[in-house]
Amino acid sequence: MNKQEIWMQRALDLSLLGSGLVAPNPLVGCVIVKNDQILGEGWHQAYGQAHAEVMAIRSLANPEDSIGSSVYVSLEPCSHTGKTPPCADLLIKSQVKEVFICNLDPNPLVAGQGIEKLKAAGIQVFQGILENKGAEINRQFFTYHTKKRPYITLKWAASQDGFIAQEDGNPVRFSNPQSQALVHQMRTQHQGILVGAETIIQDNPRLNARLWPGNSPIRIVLDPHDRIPQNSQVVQDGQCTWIITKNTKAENGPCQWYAIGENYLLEDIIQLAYEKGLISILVEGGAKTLTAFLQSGLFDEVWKQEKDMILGKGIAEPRNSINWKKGIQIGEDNSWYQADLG
Ligand code: AOF
Ligand code: ZN
Repeated sequence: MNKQEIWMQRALDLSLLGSGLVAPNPLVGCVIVKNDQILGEGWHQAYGQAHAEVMAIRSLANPEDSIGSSVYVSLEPCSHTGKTPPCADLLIKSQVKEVFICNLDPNPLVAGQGIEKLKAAGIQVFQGILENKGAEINRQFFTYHTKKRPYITLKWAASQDGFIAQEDGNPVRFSNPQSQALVHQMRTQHQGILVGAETIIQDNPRLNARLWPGNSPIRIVLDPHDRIPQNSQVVQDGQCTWIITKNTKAENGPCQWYAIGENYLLEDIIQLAYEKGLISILVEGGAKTLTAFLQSGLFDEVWKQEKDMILGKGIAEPRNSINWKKGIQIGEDNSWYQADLG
């Protein structure tokens, strides 16, 4: 790595500290360097709060340290007034000498205008440092803005012989404490969590993030035939749930029933989530829902948690010609596999 890459790597590492806390905003980190020394650093810590550049400038021991400095920021500084004022203006006011940027901001409110502002003020701007790493870190944010849909992760748990539940649909405990924590971490890293009605009926899950610090996702339940019981935890626990039906429109506290019509398509559900501003959705089951996503091609990442056990019979996992990458051992009896999507 050259020096620019080392400072940018630091900005990317800092950005990850906002994981599970900033969506629908991107993960952003910022480092202020002078004479080959880091004088300030910061990251976007929570949705609605100060941006990375503001945190970095605030962290300087002496505010004048910004004058003539080199700023490394993992996303193009914003040029708009959103929940916070434009970062490009702050960098100009702080009289920085040059700004190194990892990725452009695809948000139409920014999209190149941050860079233009900096250049117009005589600041040198360099873009594309560790671009691929940044694109990976903010894959959800970039997918949302470029593909105009949420980023979709599919995840299921199965026995070694490929069953995800007992024959009668009753759940099987596949997780161990470590893999459960990992599931909850994944939940904090998605803005929505989606399941079919059958999962609610059989498991009555809470689908929140209890075992990892971070935001819980909005529960999205596909319930075209209005089958989920009113006393389900996702309806009763006071947290936000969207129930997607054909014809029922209703509201009960943080629970919202959406009617998408007789012609009930996954694409319409995804469009609704896009319009509501969700940048990512974790699809956690069951077999029918996961199969529908796999068949529609609507997914970006696929994970399987496999427990060292043979069930012999049960409800089969989604059958698709998936090429799994080598599994990672999680705890005593779980292996996690990610699909190789090329
Ligand atoms: C930056 N630095 O740390 C972040 C940026 O509503 P706001 O004011 O928080 O603005 C959110 C938008 O700002 C977000 O969609 C993205 O375009 C940009 N995020 N920009 O300069 C940051 N988080
Ligand atoms: Zn900003």
